[in-house]
Amino acid sequence: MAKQPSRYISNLTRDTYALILAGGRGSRLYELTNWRAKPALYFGGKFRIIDFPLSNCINSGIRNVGVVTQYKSHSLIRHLVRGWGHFKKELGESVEILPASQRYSDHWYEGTADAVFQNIDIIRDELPKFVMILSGDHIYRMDYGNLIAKHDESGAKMTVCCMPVPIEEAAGQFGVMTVDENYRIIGFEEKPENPAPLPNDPSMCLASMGNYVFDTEFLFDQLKRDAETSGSERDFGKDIIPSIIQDNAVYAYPYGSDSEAENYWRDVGTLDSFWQANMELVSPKPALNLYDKKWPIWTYQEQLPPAKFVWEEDNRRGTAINSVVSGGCIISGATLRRSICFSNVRVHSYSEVEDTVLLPDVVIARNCRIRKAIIDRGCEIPEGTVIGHSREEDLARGFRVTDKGVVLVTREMLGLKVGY
Ligand code: ADQ
Ligand code: ADP
Repeated sequence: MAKQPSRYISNLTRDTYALILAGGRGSRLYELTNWRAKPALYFGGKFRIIDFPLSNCINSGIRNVGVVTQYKSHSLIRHLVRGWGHFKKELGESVEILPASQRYSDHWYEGTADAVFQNIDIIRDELPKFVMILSGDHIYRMDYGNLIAKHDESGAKMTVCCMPVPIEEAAGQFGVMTVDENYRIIGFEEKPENPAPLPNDPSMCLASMGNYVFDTEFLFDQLKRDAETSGSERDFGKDIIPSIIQDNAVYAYPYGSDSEAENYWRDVGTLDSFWQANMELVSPKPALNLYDKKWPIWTYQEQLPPAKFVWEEDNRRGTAINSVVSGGCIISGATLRRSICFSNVRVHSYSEVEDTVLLPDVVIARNCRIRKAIIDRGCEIPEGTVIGHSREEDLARGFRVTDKGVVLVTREMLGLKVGY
């Protein structure tokens, strides 16, 4: 039977511990994740991916957060310490880093469920009524308060965030569920080749976003049971969800059902989707509003001078049109169109940059022509370089070019020292 709605959502968010899973390998981003975990990847001119779920937590009133790290975690941990280390436990708030440290067993985190299992005692210390488990891999805005209120009202033991996705996009990529008329989950398959279609639209299916809310004790019981189940891969999607839906109230929560502002969710797990999601931000009216003062995205930022555009006396105009330019950049006598400059970028005279993402500290020397590229942090592009105009030439120089023609350039590919 449905419970009475809680009077204040803040009672629920205050009683929730959020755990952000930030430890997976992001293999389809190739060299962009050679040195950094996917959640540490830059996004949108001044942020990193992890800033989005963390900001969603803070903006939703969830003030106790653990970030589970594992692979290539150095730049992620550095960012968390610098940008998110100022929370004060004595004021009831904390952002804690939970690296794999073999406290419960003699192995690192196996699947996602094991990453939570190995932190049970840390979560228990916080005495939360609910545990929210979030993927650290996605760009989106979401008020988790509505989700937790629905979880509480429905009497669910677990609630899974979901959204409709075209069948061909979901096949092999997402967990896919079927639900009854009350959104109770009655079937769940992890990354099926043939996803079950929605009853009212056979071209779509209901995909899991990898975000879950659990009643705390129920979660702990399931994690312990799973840890003793031989053959389990210790994964929420593969093992936990399919094994509990029959005998327990597990509900789906459709993303965006309580707020029109929740209309944007992107998986930036490939070079093409990373480039595309950044390019959406330079369009005149992007779906993701980074300028909403009521839903700020927090991050670590250096103290930097303002961006500068220099129009040289001999009519070399430093201009940027439909572009996003961060602090510390100087665009002198060069033209930028539909591009993103992260902090401290320099673009020198006579260069033309189009449809390109320039990560921090990039230097583009004079007379370069660059289009449809992602230039990794600290790359120095020599004078006269042409990128994105000939696939053969880009490949011959050791750059990576995707099927859709996005060119990735890293310091290693330019023969510069790595570990910038
Ligand atoms: P995937 O994203 O493919 O599917 P996974 O690779 O397990 O699942 O990653 C989930 C999250 O956990 C990511 O943020 C990742 O960084 C992190 N992670 C993975 N292994 C980890 C480990 N050992 N330690 C710490 N963190 C780890 C999941 C669900 C699907 C759902 C999609 C939505 O399993 O059902 O559809 O998310 O993207
Ligand atoms: P280019 O020759 O490619 O145009 P420069 O390195 O000569 O590039 O810089 C061009 C202009 O950028 C300078 O004339 C100056 O106006 C501005 N600039 C460069 N560095 C600085 C700086 N540290 N502070 C302020 N402005 C700068």
